Amino acid sequence: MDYFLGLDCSTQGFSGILIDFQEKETVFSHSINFDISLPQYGTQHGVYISNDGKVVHSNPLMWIEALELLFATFLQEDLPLNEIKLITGSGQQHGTVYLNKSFEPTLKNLNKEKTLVSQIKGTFSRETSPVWMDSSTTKECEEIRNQLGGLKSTIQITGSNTFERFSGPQIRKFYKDNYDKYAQTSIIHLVSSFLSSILLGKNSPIDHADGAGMNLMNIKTKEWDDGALDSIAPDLKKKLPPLTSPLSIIGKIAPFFVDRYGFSSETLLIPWSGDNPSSLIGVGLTEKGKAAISLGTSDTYFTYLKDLFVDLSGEGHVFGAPTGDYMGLICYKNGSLAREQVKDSFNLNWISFSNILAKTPPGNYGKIMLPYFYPEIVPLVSKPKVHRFGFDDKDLEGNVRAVIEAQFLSMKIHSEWIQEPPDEIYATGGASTNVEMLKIAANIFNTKIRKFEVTNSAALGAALRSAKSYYNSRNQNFDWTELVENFLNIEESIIIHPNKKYEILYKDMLKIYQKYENYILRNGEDPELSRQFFIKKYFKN
Ligand code: XUL
Repeated sequence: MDYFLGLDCSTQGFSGILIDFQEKETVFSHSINFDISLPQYGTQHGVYISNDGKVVHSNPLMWIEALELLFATFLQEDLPLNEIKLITGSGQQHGTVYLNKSFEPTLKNLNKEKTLVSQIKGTFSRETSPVWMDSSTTKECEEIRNQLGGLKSTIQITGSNTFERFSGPQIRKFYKDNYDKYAQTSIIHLVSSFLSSILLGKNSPIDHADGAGMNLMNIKTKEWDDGALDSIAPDLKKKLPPLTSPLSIIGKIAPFFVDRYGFSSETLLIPWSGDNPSSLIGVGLTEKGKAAISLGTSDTYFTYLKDLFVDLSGEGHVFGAPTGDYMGLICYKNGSLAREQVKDSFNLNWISFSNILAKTPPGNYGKIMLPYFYPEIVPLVSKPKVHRFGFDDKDLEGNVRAVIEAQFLSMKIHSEWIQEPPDEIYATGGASTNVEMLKIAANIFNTKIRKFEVTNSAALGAALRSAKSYYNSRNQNFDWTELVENFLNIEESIIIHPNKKYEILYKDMLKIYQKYENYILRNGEDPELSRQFFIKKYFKN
């Protein structure tokens, strides 16, 4: 039997999916929620947020303890761990972990009688890790961008503009603010390569897919870019692991896991990747013409790109894809936490929230929200503030519909650089189970949306990447599409079609929404008259 394990360390939890390749089925799937299962770390939604909302960190020890909890569950369930051929995982992107010189020796000498947490505890040169929600490096972004020759050149070199959450600006801030600790740092890992190192029992490389989210990798050559490294901090190259291609086998699982949990000592490993690149595989985006929306703590919109092609406007990113090609992506911070704020402020549950979406009309009587509950990435908003036009924060139905319409209107507007409009969009992530939300997305994008049974596409993607690499190494080359389709249960997926009746309404609303962004963020003209015209056209007959 060939089993493959896919893990995922996301913002709010840690998951694992075990697949049986011959039977083409998921044998076991389990998630651990950080706040609930590991309350001793005191996180909220998996993170620590500063009062001004800008500094957002998490705790790398908590991630390791979650891994131990997950493996303990595997033991309780009596899973065939010794038959797993290859393991990999994915992590929330961009987050950095700072380790001192005792990290690798500790990993090489792990004692099976002790927990991982107790042994790894003393190996950090920075106790907490800045994660993708952090937006405290505005100054560093500017410094790096200038050093790299401005916006266009930064994008052409690294695949993205400098972004506050990206690893490069974060490392620069650490170097500037905590020089001594920077000097004590022997290696800086991404969330992905940190956890990959734990399983490997020594420092793991970073894969090209996740490496692209650092502003440090040359997006064309897929090597560390010397100019970019110099713009961050001295001696940085010595503190980074090497880069490698996503499916390359990096070694076998460390003896600790063989002795403590019963994995086979022959279990192979490939580097962990970012959650979005892994989801690209988990939803089956291995060909052109389709896109995916992932509705989780972050909302992302992404597509597979056969060829490198960047967004010179600076809002989007190009990352590597596990296939060895590229992916285009935009990311929102106001994803599930913004939806939750609206839900909680009216004491709703998700069912009552959906019922309101079902009974309120497309266009929301012209009530428009710019939903910056948190600082936003796209468009760039540093100070959180929710703007409402035509209603206030007491209007229950108005707020519920407005936040969802705003999220998809913004996504439609800001994803247009990526490619021709897709002919189908795949939905994944926790909130993709909400059909009423997906109906709104289908109408705004004017595109059918396919919803799969599996919502944790990052973990599934990791299991599928494992299988692909394993069979490649044995010269059994499965086609990506064939491999993925076996596990996605396409026949059981649900398709949500756009209602053509609302095509023009949402085209009009998109223009007005764009004007509001312009009005609030770039001192553009007040679009109130257009909004009134919209209300008259659609709601006053
Ligand atoms: C993508 C991004 C987020 C994180 C969260 O660029 O920042 O989607 O990967 O999981």
